[in-house]
Amino acid sequence: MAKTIIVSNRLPIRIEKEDGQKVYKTSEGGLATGLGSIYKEGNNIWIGWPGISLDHEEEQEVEKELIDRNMRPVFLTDDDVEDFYLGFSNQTLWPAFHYFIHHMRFVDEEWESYYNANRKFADAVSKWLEPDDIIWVHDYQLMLVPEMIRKQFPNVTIGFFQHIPFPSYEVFRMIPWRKKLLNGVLGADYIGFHTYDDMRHFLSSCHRLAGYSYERNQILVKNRLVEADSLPMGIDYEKYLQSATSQLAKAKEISYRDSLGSQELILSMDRLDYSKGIPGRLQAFDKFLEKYPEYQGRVSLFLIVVPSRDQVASYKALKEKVEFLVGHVNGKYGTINYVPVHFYYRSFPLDDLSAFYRMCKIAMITPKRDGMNLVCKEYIASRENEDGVLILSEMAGASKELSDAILVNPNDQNEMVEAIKRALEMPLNEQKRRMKIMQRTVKKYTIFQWVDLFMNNLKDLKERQQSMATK
Ligand code: GDG
Repeated sequence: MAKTIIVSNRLPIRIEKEDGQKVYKTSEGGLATGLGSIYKEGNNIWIGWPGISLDHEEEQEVEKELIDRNMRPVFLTDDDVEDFYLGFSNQTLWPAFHYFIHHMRFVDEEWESYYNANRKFADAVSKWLEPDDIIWVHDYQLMLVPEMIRKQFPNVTIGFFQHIPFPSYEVFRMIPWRKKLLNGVLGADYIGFHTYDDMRHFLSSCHRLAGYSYERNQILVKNRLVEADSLPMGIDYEKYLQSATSQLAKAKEISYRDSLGSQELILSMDRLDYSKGIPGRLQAFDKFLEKYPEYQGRVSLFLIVVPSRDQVASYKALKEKVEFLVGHVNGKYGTINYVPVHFYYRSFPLDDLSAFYRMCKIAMITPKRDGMNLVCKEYIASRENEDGVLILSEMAGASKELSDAILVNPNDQNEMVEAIKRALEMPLNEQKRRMKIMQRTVKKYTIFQWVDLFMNNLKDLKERQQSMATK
């Protein structure tokens, strides 16, 4: 029976070593949840890196163990991790695609490593591929994989989804290997982005840099019809609602509230990443307390930063900058019984996140650039009483769906200051009116719908390709 093969840089589990023993940890990420319904079914599989480098014997053991869980590992060496993952993926593509051009670097060895690592993933697909299988490749780390597979299997069905933004042609064209990257992705039949703008930027680059002409969202690649589309990703709404209404989350909220007192809380939660706009948010909060001193002692920023990529120099520098700003704001406005910024540099279990989503009247999600941003959708799903205010950056893909948030330009400090004031003073009936509309949207377009839609569109396109070929 034909199967679906999911391919992503990371598997939905990661292996860690505790006291020399291998331990399997499950990922609770949105993608793992959404695709769980696919890869765990029948003979479907998920191919990816288990997050650790192992010796040959251990690799064989892991491969056997993962087969029982419908997964197939791709093993990366320490050099691959350094050059392919931390290097080209995260220091060339990530900054370019998020418009941080001053963080971009172009290193030939890292490009070669990216190519070779993509080859490892493509080879793993070839190893397990059977006729009529459907392949779904995920994200910017694997842009060359679709073409690599296509060259070997010209008729196979391949989908590709890009989870981060696709930049304007003017930025994308700065990358020396731009044409190879585009042709890599164009090996897929159906190519998804979170927003219409990302899709449009991609098509424009295909035209201007690789010479393809397109009509609406369709491109002919060597007579093969390829379609790009915008398909915003959702969340498992019920999971977040249930968790936020659980006894455990409620009990945690009560106990945290006991210690915190009655001040209003503004939630800020992201991975440590310069694209997330964390320093700008802290600076806006600082300015807010300065401009509206009556709020000193009455409102605190609840700042959660989840460690990420901290071996990369720009991330280390960002961590120091955040720590400096937290210290600055707390030193400036703090009193014996008032902490302006509660700062946590770690990750938390879902029960805690749910308690935070419950107890913060405002969520301030102001990335400089974000493909989608799922945290804001989780916050919305968790607001059982339909109150609360979302301050959301225009530069997050989610802003296209959530126009009832207070939308801000994250580079406009004055606008962010006023947005905080407006959120704190928003009447309850207006909060509820806006929140209800946003809840309706987030509840309707869940991660499960997203997966179904992607798979159906991919299959539908394949059928159209086949009927074109027989005409
Ligand atoms: C990329 C794109 C796009 C965070 N802290 C904890 C925790 N989280 C969970 C959140 C959320 C996820 O991590 C973060 O997702 P985001 O979408 O906000 O951001 P990225 O990691 O940058 O993801 C992004 C996404 O891909 C999907 O396409 O939306 O634009 O950059 O689910 O809840 N989870 C737990 N503890 C934490 O401390 N359990």
